[in-house]
Amino acid sequence: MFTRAIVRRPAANFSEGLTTAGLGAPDYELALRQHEAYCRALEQCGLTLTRLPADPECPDSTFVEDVAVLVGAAGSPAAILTRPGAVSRRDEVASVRRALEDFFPGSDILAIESPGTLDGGDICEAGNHFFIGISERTNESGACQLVRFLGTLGYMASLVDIRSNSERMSAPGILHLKSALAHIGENRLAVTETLAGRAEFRDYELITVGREEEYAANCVRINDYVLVAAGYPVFQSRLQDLGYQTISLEMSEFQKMDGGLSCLSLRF
Ligand code: CIR
Repeated sequence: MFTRAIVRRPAANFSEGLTTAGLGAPDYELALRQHEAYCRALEQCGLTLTRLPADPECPDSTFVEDVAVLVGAAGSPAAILTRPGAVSRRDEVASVRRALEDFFPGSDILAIESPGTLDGGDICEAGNHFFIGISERTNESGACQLVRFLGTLGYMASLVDIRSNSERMSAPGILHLKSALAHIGENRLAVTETLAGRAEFRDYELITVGREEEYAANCVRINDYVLVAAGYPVFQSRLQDLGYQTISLEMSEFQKMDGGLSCLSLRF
């Protein structure tokens, strides 16, 4: 059960963040409206929000998920600050640390250290197990540090190599593991066709997201709801057929900056 989330308003220079999407520049006013709708959806799921102010020094800072990994929504909570793989995102960590200190005692805040790099978007919690993507942003050192932290907290973890030069990738690369994977509870994973064959996921029921709807795989289960990106009707119907209550959200302006639903909040 989640009770809280941290979000950050997009800055006016949000369009200066990193992107490979090739979908054009985002419309700032529309991004603000989409962000507000996202915040209202989190509240509908029962979460109390900490809203951080926009930070124009860090144009990607609305994607708060990447700078911390929060564990233990069910008990003994801990926060692990990341060391983002993109150097331009490293300054995002300090202010998120300050926000987390209101909720996590200092001793429960750990940190990934050099030479490790790790983005929260590569970390998928699936019950008592964590999948950790090895990507262009998360390296082995960062992943191994996280595995050690999670081990001391009583969690298991496994690594999933999603680098585009990995011999196991059969399709163009994705930015983060959670661009293609989400745990939606009930031992189920929403997963793109590209990743669906991976042995790492064999103990889960897989809800495969078709090639035309791949962006929809980045959905977020929060308490009684699943947040889904608008515009992916096949996947949304599948979730509803399985009995999930869905909340559909327009994400076009964040998609232009390589962002998805999960990366806009830290939930705990
Ligand atoms: C970046 O490239 O770092 C940002 N423009 C997008 C980060 C999206 N984060 C995520 O999917 N977890």
